[in-house]
Amino acid sequence: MLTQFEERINAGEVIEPKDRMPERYRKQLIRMMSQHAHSEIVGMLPEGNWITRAPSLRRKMTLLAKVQDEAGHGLYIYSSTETLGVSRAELVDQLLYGGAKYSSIFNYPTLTWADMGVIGWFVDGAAIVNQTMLAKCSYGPYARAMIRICKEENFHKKQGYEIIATLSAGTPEQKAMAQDAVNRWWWPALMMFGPPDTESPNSAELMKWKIKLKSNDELRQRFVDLTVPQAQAVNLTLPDPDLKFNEETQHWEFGKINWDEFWQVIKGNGPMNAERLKARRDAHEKGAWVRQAAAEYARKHNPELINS
Ligand code: FAQ
Repeated sequence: MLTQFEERINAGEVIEPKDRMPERYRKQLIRMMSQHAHSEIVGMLPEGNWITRAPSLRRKMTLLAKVQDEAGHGLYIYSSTETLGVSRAELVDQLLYGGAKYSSIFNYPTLTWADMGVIGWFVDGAAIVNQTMLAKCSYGPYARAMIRICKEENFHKKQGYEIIATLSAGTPEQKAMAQDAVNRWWWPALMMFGPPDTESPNSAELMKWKIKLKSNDELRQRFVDLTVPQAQAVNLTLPDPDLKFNEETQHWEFGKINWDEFWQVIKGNGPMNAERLKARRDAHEKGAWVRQAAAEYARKHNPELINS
């Protein structure tokens, strides 16, 4: 027999923080939402690396604004996770010292300016495909955060694609730089959607509760279908000799993903895992005085806002 909670989920009702919910639902949301928030924060590092080296003032301003938006996304998602009874400090601690996961994609290095274009195009593009579905998920605070985030990610994707279109139409060296970035980021972008459905331990439960509305493989396929024509439009080649359009299914078929690489990266053995975590730990530790000063200021001027 269905529980009252399952009936609400099946009827498409939105669950709010003070509603009754099974402990597993709460735990799964904390796991997934906190990983997502961590990804937004760690995700600032690969692009932050290029702010001082952007090729013009316009590009610098846009990149700066984009990286700042990612910080905002992290904060919205940490705040929505806090509605489930866990504090942001605890979650940040899990990222910095507790081995919490964040997206595999941010463990690859950003070697050239073209990487800024490809990150906007592929990484924000993949995030939009994934998050447009999450914007309809059963947990209200997460779904609402996703609506705003997706709007901002659309700008990010456009700025990235415009960088790539410009480079691709530029000198032969610029075009080669764009192609090289596409070659390096394509497969890691496909891995962002998670393991194949047959090896995804969380999917069944998440789909039952309408946290996930589409599976990892369905979303990955949608991303490929959307991105192949975009690559063709800017005269770049996706690094997959097996890519071909299937007239019957109306989908682009693609080659085998290197899942060993994926599992290695999420276990902490990717090219940049150690450096990313060190950068976050250093920033957190060096920023301790700012948190302390802000807390002191608040204690003095807004004591009612301070719990302790
Ligand atoms: N990386 O059972 P499943 C962005 C883990 S935001 C690392 O399939 P699930 C914006 C998974 O956690 C990008 N770990 O898991 C931006 C699980 O481990 P656990 C982040 C991964 O939850 C742009 C295990 O593997 N977006 O890019 C990955 O059902 C530019 C088994 O996997 C989100 O987080 C991975 N790629 O599905 C920022 C969206 N895939 O916890 C800056 C929300 C899987 O059991 C610059 N999250 N794992 O130990 C989701 O949609 C889902 O959590 C999935 C994974 C689809 C990521």
